[in-house]
Amino acid sequence: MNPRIISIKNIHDEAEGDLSIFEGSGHDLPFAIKRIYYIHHVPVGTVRGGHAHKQLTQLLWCPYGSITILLDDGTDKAEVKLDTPTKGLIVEHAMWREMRWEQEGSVLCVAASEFYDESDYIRDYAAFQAYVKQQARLP
Ligand code: T46
Repeated sequence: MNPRIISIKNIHDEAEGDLSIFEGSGHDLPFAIKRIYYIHHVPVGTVRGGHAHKQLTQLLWCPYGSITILLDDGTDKAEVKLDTPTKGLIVEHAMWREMRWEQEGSVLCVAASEFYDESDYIRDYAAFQAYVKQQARLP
């Protein structure tokens, strides 16, 4: 598996610091952004996630700290460490994901292609494997 990592544009100023930016709708991301959320105040060592989505595509980035994203497409697995504010990871639908907090104060930000919809989640790993196999059989 080749995780889709993007380099977020960054404007650096020696005196004033950095400004990082991305745009949706085909500019920097291959989708329009319908929702932003962020996860914070998570104790170090916590693993969140443990689910996949049927439709949702998202960009994950970590503006502060260090968080490892574990990806599993039902066949292959990969790990991506988000530990710099300009590194983004696009997580497609039908991808099992877990997020491991590795540094105190780390923040995970997410830009999502869809509004929140609990029916889009697959929260059971066996159901995820069955879903991936079923999708592979579709014409
Ligand atoms: C994902 C990873 C990276 C809402 O009510 N609205 C929302 O937009 C979201 C994202 C969550 N929720 C509720 C659903 C649960 O009752 O917030 C609660 C915690 O959600 P969850 O346990 O799914 O959180 P994570 O950190 O395991 O997963 C989240 C996203 O849900 C998921 O789509 O890809 O971050």
